[in-house]
Amino acid sequence: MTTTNSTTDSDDSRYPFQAIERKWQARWEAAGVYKTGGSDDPRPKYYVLDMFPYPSGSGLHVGHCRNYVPGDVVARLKHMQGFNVLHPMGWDAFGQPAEQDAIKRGVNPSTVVPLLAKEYKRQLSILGNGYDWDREINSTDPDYYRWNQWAFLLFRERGLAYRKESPVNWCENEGTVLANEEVEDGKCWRCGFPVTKKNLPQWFFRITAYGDKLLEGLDRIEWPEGIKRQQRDWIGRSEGAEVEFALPSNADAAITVFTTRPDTLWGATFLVLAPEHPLVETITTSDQRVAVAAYREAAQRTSDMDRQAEGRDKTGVFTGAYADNPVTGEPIPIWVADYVLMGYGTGAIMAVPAHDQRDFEFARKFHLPVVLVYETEPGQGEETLTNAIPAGGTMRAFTPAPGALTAASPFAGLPNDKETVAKVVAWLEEQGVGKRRIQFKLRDWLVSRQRYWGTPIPIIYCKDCGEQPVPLDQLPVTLPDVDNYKPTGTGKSPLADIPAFVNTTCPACGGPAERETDTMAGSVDSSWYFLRFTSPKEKNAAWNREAADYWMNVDRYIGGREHAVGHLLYARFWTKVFFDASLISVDEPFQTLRNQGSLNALTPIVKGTDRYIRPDELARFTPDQIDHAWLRMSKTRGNGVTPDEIAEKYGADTLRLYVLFVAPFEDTIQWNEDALNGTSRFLNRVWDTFTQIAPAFDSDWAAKVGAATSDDERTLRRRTHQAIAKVTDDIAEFRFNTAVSALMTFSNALREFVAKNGTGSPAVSEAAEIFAKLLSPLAPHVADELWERLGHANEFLYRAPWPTGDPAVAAEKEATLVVQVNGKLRDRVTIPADADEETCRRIALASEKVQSETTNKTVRKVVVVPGKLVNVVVG
Ligand code: ANZ
Ligand code: ZN
Repeated sequence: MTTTNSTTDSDDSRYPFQAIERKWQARWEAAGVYKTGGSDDPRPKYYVLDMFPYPSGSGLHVGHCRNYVPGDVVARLKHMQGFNVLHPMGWDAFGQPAEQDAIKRGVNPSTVVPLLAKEYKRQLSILGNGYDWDREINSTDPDYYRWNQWAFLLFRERGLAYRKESPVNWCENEGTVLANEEVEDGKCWRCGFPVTKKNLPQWFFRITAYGDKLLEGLDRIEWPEGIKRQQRDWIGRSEGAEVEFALPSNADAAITVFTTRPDTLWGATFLVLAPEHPLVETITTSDQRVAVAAYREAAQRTSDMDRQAEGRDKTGVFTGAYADNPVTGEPIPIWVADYVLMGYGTGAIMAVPAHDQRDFEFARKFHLPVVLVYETEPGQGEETLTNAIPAGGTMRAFTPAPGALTAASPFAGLPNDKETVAKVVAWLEEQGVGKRRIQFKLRDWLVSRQRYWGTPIPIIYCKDCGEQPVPLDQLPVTLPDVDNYKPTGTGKSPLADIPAFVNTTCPACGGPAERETDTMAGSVDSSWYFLRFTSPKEKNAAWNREAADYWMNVDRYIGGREHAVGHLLYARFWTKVFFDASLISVDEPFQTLRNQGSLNALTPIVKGTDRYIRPDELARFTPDQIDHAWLRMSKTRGNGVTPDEIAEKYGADTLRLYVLFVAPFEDTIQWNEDALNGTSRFLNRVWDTFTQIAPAFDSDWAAKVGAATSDDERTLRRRTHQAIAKVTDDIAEFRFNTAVSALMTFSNALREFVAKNGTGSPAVSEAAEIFAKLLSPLAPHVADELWERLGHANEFLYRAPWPTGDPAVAAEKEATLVVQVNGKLRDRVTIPADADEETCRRIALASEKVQSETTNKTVRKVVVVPGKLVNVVVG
C-alpha cells in the first residue's frame, strides 16, 4: 500500500496551509497558550527577548523575520523543555519614525501609534510567533514613560544627570535642530543648507562615571566578540598623564596636556591647542590674531570625524606664544590645529614628532624641530626620518638647557615600554609637573531632544529656587495633546510654544515657574524595557522587585549589530545604576546576545552610484540608467516584501523555514522568492508522509518499539534519535539552518522506510510523533496539525514535553573492539562503529582489565586500528 507518490511535488498536493495556519492561530489565542507563568512557578525560568521594534508606517517586511522568528523558535524549544518562558513583545514608539509618519498623515503621533502597533501585532501573529500579549508594552503610554521620568530623577539624585551648555546641529534655513543622522556631508538632509553648531543648555547622563564598570562587566557576559570589542573601543580607556607647561609670558596661566606617552616629553618640540581651547584667545599675540581667528572659523565647520581622519593634509596656525618644556627647559612654540579635539583629554597636546605620526606630518609641513627620544640605532639622526617611530629603541641621554628640571634625563638607556612610562610618570609626580590620569573616549550621553514626541523631562525652573525636580507624586508629566508638534524655528522644543504646559508652580516655593520643554531621547525607553516586561502592569514602581529578581537577567537577547555602542551600552549602564541603587539584583541585563544577519533584496540603483531607486521613482529612469545591487531590505528603500504576501502564497511555516534554513543565523541572506519553493516542497512531502502514516499510528508505540529489531527498523530508530540530539543542540546554539537540514534528513529516512516496509512498525509511530515535536518550534502550525492527525485532539505541541533521545539507540551500528596488552587479548568492548581513534584509545585505556595489567607500569605506546583493535604496549 505504500509506494511514494510521485505527484507529491505538484501543486494539487499542496497542503492547505492557509486554513491550517488560521485555524491554529485562532486556537492558540483562544486557549491562551502563550501566557507566562508567574514568578512563583516551580519551573526554571527562561527569558527570551527580541529587541522591541519601533512601529512605522510601512509595517514589517520579511527581513524582520530574521530577528523575530529565531527568538520564537528558541522560546518554543525552552517551553517544551519544561521552562517557564518569558517571551514578550512591545513597541518602542517614541522618536522619529512615528513622528515622521504622523507628520505625513497630518495627525498627532498619539493617534498613529496605536494603529501602527496593531498592525505590527497582526503581522507578527501571521508569522505564528507566540508572545504573551498580556505583557505588551508601549513606551509612549504614560504608565510606561512616567518611569523614564522617575529614573531620570533617580539619576539626577545620584549625580548622574546634569545640565550644561552644549552644541547642537543647527539648520539656520529651517530653524531646526538636527539629529546627527540628519546631517549629510555637513549639510541639512532636507534643504542642503550648511549645518552650524548652536549652543543650548541640555541634559546629559553621566555614563562616563561607569567607564570602568562597563568595561569590567564585558568579561562576564556571553556576547559576540565583535560587539565586545566595539564597546571596549568606544569606551576607549587610556592610561597616561597630565603634564603642565608654564607660559613665560603669563604667570597666571599654564597649559595642561593629556598624553599617553609622558616618557617622550624630552622630544616635545611644540604644543598644539584645539581651535576651541579657551586659552587660545588669551595667549595669541596681536600679530597672529587675524590668522588665528580665521583658522578657528574654518575649523568650526569641519566635523570631528574629518578632523581626525588619517592621512589628511595637516593644517594649523601659530599663536605667536611659547611655553616651557618642563624637562628640557626649552621654550617651545604653541600652535592651533584642528587635529586636536576639544572634547578629548584637555584639548591640548604636547607634540612629539619623532614618535607620533600626526605630529611628525605637522612638524615637517610647518618646519618644526624633530627630536628623537628613543633611538633604534646608535647615533640615529632626525633629518633622515621619513616617519615617526612609534615603538622600539632605547632612550637617549639628554643634556639639559639652563633652567631644566634635571641635570640630565635619569632614564637614559631604558627601553621603549610600559615600565619606562610608569617610571617617568612617578618621577613627574615627584617633580610636581605631572600626574597620572585615566582618560576615556566615552562621552556623557546627551539626552535632551528639542522634539515633541518623547518623554517630557521632569524638571521645573524657578526664578528663586532654580532647578527643581518634579515631585514623584506628581509624575507623570504628560505630553500635552497639540496640533503643532513640528520643530519650532527657535531651537526649542514645540512644547515651549504651549503656555499651558510651560507655566506651572515651583514645587519648593509655590511661586510661578516654568517646565523644562526638552524631551528625552528615544534610547531612554529601550534602556530598561526588559525590566518592565517582568511586571508590565505594576502600578507602584517601575517593576515588581520579586518579578525582576525571578526573571532577570535575559537569557537570550536577539537583535542587530548596529546597536553595539548605542542601545546595548545604554542598557548596560542603566542596569548598573539600578544595581548600585539596590533596585535589582543583577548588574548586566543580557547574559547572552545573538546578532542576526541582515536580509538583502536585489534593489534598483542609479548606474555608477550607490543610490537606490524606490518603486515610485522607477518611472523617472530609462533602463540604461538603472543597475541592481543587494541592499538591506528596508522601508526607506522601498525594497521590502511583506510577510503577509508570502504567508498568503506559501504559508508562514514555509517562510519561517526558509529564513531559518537558507543561511546561518548570523549571515546575510539574499532574498530569493524562488528558494521558498524548496522549503515548501519539504513541508508538502512531510504532509504526504503523515497522510500515509496517520491511519496506522499507534500511540502506544513506546511499549512496543523495543521489539522493532529488524535492520531497517533499527536504522529508522537510529535516525530518529540522532535527529533529537541534533535538532535540540542546534536550536539551543542558534544553528537553525542545520536543525532544519537534520529534519530533512530525518524525513527522508522515514519516507524511505515507509516506502519499503509500510506504516505498521512501532518505529514508524515513534518517528512520526518525534518528528512532529521536533518540527514544532520551527513550523508550529503544520506541526500542531500533524499532531492532531496523529490522534492528539485538543492538544498543543507547545505544551508537550520535548523528546529526549536515547544515545544508545542513536549510536551508529556497534562494533566490537579487541583490546590487547602487549599483543595479548585482554578485553572486548562494544563501541559505536564510527568511534574515531581517540575514542577507541580512551575506551580501551578505561577498561578495567587493561588498567589492572598496566598498574605500576609505563604505557609506552598505544596502537589503534579504529573500530577494531587497540594494543597497549607497556614496559
Ligand atoms: C604625546 C605623544 C607621543 C602621544 C607619542 C602619542 C604618542 P589615546 O590613546 O587615543 O588616548 N591626544 C591627547 N589629547 C588629544 C586631543 N584632544 N585630540 C587629539 N589628540 C590628542 O591617545 C592619546 C594621545 O593622543 C596623547 O598622547 C596625545 O598625543 C594625543 F609618541 O602625547 B600623545
Ligand atoms: Zn521656587
